[in-house]
Amino acid sequence: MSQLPRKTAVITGITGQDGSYLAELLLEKGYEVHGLIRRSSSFNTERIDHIYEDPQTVGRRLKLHYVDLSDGVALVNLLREVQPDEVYNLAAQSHVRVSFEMPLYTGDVTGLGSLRLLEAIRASDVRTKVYQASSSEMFGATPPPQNEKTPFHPRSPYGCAKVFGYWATVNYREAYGMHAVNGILFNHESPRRGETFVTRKITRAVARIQAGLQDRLYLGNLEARRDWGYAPEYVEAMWRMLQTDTPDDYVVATGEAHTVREFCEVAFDAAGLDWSEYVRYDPSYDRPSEVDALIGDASKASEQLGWTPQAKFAELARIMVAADIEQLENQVAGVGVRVDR
Ligand code: NAP
Ligand code: G4F
Repeated sequence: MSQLPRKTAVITGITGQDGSYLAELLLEKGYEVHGLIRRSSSFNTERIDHIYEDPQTVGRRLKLHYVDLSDGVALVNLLREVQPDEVYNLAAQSHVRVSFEMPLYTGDVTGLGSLRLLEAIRASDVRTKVYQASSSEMFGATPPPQNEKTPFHPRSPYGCAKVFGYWATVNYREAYGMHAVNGILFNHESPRRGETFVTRKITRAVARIQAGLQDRLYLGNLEARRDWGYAPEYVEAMWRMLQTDTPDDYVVATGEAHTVREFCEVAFDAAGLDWSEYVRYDPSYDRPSEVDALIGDASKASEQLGWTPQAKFAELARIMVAADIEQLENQVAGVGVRVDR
């Protein structure tokens, strides 16, 4: 029986939450995976340490390259060398609050970075499919439910940058016939979520409060509503988007929204704690302009990609609390961090 040739994928942002889950998924599917990492003075590969292979490993299928999204020439050189079948653009300055403090940097990396990558694909003359990590933040002030036809009204420099990346992707599809797709993903979380996003900030605090290491949790707007899903399921949707014959854009969401306050209730309750005894308001976490409510309608992804969410709100919060409690116990015991984080 003849074997299909091995597929090759490039992932920008492989060290992030989604990049690490996507790398696992593609390796499981037999891909050769090239991850782009940026230079840091300290280790920034914790989320992929468990799948890392030394350069000396015979037949290794995960290869890392130093390429920053601000460096268009490095992108061209990398694409020429690797000749990927699929490119997943997940790299970004992805924190909305931070984007108000670093608007130009966010515009450069999160917005222009997407265009740099698309142009690098064109300049290197590589025939590849490309996935752009678009965001529900693009809908911003437009009331829910939001789907692929909902107008954008971004409320942050991050949202504006993502709108630029979205339209650059559509434009390269229309202008050059590139197989370029936008995944418009609503918030998705996991034990690997960055520690300064609200869900992880809460679940880490729950673990520390339960262990007697912290006595207060300071948060901003508790009334914001988000459609929170489980990240490992969302990277499956990204992959499915690149397996279609015709490029298109898809919303990925659970269709269910809850407030930050509700997340606090469920997360503290999972550890037998009453959230109202510990959570306090700090206005410094408020944003100059807020996105009040995001609720996605993912029926197109369900009908055309066969993708449906499984883990919902309460289960997600419990998964994250359990993982943070386990991680803290391991740290206290000197065992170190779980390898599958
Ligand atoms: P994340 O955990 O913040 O990961 C971002 C990744 O981008 C990290 O690997 C980071 O590297 C890398 N990066 C940042 N600046 C870079 C630069 N200048 N050059 C190269 N790499 C750079 O984000 P995520 O949650 O996995 O999200 C993945 C993508 O989906 C992002 O584009 C995000 O904006 C978008 N998105 C996320 C969600 C969500 O709810 N998670 C929803 C919609 C869209 P370091 O590890 O070195 O920092
Ligand atoms: O967890 P967040 O910081 O996520 P946000 O702003 O919704 O953005 C995330 O999801 C987007 C998809 O919609 C992604 F594109 C983006 O990259 C990122 O992954 O904040 C969620 C809500 C906000 O309304 C915020 O005001 O929680 C509120 N919040 C209240 N207190 C807080 C805090 N957010 C953070 N980060 N920290 C707080 O102390």
